[in-house]
Amino acid sequence: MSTATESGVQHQPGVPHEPDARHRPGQDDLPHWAGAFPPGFLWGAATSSYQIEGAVTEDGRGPSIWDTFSATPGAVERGDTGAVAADHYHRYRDDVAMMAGMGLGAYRFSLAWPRIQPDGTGAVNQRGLDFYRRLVDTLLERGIQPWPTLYHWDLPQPLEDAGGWPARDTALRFADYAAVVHDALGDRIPNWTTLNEPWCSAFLGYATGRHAPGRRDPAGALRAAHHLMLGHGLAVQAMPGAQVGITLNLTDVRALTHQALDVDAARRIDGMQNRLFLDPLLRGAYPTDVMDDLLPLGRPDHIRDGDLRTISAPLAFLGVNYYSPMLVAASDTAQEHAYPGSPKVRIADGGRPKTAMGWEIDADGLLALLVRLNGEHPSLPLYVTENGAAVDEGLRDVTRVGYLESHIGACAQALAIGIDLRGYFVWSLLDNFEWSFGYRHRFGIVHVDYATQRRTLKDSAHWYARLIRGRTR
Ligand code: IFM
Repeated sequence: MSTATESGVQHQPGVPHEPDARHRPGQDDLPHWAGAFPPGFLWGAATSSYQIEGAVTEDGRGPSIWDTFSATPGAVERGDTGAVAADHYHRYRDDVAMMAGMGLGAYRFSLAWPRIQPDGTGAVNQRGLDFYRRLVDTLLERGIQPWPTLYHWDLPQPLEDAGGWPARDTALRFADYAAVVHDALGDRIPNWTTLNEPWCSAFLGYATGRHAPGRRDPAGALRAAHHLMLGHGLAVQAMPGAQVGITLNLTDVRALTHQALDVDAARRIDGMQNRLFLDPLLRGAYPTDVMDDLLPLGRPDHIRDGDLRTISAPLAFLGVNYYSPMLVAASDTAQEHAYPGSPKVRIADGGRPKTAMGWEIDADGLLALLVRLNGEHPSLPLYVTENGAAVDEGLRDVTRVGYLESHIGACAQALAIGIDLRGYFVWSLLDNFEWSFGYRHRFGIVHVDYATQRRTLKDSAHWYARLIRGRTR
C-alpha cells in the first residue's frame, strides 16, 4: 500500500516521510521552462554499485580494487569503506518503490563485475547475476527504465593483480564480461553503457593514486586510458543488437586570461579531459597535439593497428557527466595533478560559489559543453548521465535545489536551440560512499541515515518529483 502526498510523491511502507512538509517546494516553484521538455524525455537518477550496494562478501561476490583500496590505511577518509554503504543490495525493493513514488522514468545503476565474475574471468556467479535480474525486473514492474553501466570502477582484484587496466588483457576480459551480462539481461534492457568516466579510472586510479588501485604511474595511466576505450569498443562488439553508449566526465575548460600561455594551458587540459576520450571514440583518432604533449612519457607503442577502428564503433548515445567548469592557467612551477604531460598548468579559482566538494557552480558550463558536443557531432544523441551537488544542508538542501534548477534550466536551453538531448539523471539518488572522501560528502537527493539505513526525501527530491510530475501530468 502507498499513500500520496500533496506533492504527488508516493510513500511506500519502509520508506519514511520527510519530517516537515511546510517548507517543501510546491507547484508554484516550478521554473518557467518546466514545460519545455518533450514527451519521452527521460528523467532519472543515478548511483553506482560500490557506492550504494554494500554486501561485499555476499552471494559469491569477489573482492574489487575498491575493497582493497579502502582497506588500505590512509587511502579513504576515516577508513570508510563500501562494505555496507547504503545497503541497497538488501533494500533495493524499497528503493525502487521510492523511485516510483518520485515518478522517475529511468534508473541509472552499475553492475559490479566481481559479483558476476569474482575472478574477473571465466566462471560466472549466477547468484550475482540474479541480484541484477531481480533489480531489473523490479524496475520494469514499476515502469522504470533500467539504465545499466557495466563498469563504474570496481575492477575485480584478480584482474588488477594481473596488471589492471594498463594491461591489454583487461580490455579483452571486459568484453567477455559484457557478453555474459548482455546474454543474461539483454532481453529486458535496450540501452547499455559500457564505462563510467574512464578518465577517473585511468588518471585518478593509475596516475595520482587518489582512487583505486592507488598506483602512481603516469605512463601506466595512459595505457589504462587506451585499454579502457579498447575494452569499450570490444564490449560493443560483444553485445550484438544492443544500443550501446559510454559515459564521460567532460567539462567546459576555460583559460584564466587571453595570454598565450594560459590559452595553451586550457588547450592541454581540454585535450586530456575531453579530447583524449572524445576523439578516439567519435573520430577514430587521438588528438595529435595531446599525443605530442604526452611524448615525454614515452612512445605510445601500446596502441596497436586496428584499435582505433574498434574504439570508434558507432555510439548509440553519449552520456555526459557534468558538475563544474574548469578554469586553468599556466604555472611557473610543476603542479601535482591528474594531467600527465602538462605539469606546468594549474587549476584556477573562478570565484563562484562552490559545493561542499569545492567545485564551482556554473550551469553555463553545461550549456557550453552540450553546444560544443552537438556542434562537433550533430547526429549523436546526448544524455546528461550525472549532474548534482554535494551539499551539507540536511533535508532543507536549498543549494542543491538551486543547483539542479540552474543545470536543468541549461538542459531546457539546449533543447530550445535544437540539441538532441534525450535525458537527465541527477547524481545521486541516495547519499553514498564518495570514494576517497568516504561518507563525508552527501550527493543524494534522498538522505541516508547510515546508522539505521532510513531513507528520507530531501527538498531536492520533492522539487525533482514535482518537476517530473509537472511535466508528465
Ligand atoms: O560519486 C561520483 C561518481 O561515482 C562518478 N561521478 C562523479 C560523482 C561525484 O564525485
